[in-house]
Amino acid sequence: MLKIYFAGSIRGGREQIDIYQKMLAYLRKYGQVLTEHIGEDNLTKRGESGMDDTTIYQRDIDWLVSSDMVVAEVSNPSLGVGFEIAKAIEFNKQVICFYRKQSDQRLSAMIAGCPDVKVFEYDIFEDFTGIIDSVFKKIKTNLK
Ligand code: 6K6
Repeated sequence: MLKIYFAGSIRGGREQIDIYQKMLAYLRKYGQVLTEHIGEDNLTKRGESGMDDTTIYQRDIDWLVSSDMVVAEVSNPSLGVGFEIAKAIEFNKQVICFYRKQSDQRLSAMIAGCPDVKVFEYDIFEDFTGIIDSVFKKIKTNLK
């Protein structure tokens, strides 16, 4: 089973949590999602998680190393998500990013201009599912 690392903003702001939850649910169709907590309602921007930052960092890096690919929702600027994308590239993982068109922020040039990540703009959730279906169809074909 493919291991998918889903990245989404936590301390960068939780405004997009509804879409993270829908994306996480959809990705389960294609593999094991290692980072289910991104969709947890009680994981707020400031709230305590019960884990110290060093432990969170090490656990997330271990998951990233063990993952087969990274799917990042990048509409909400987040230092952590940017850092994970850069690390994933260093670890030679396939990275695909989703940026919501109606987002009033412009995507960082360090992601938008990076040749090692694929950025998809989307408008509605169904755009995401269509793109994910075609990405996984390609992966399946390459594995055959
Ligand atoms: C609770 C309250 C605030 O923070 C927490 C617990 N923190 C985290 N738990 C799990 N993963 C985290 C946490 N903080 C950052 N990450 C990782 O970085 C996730 O995998 C996200 O993709 C990304 C979010 O980074 P920020 O900078 O938006 O927090």
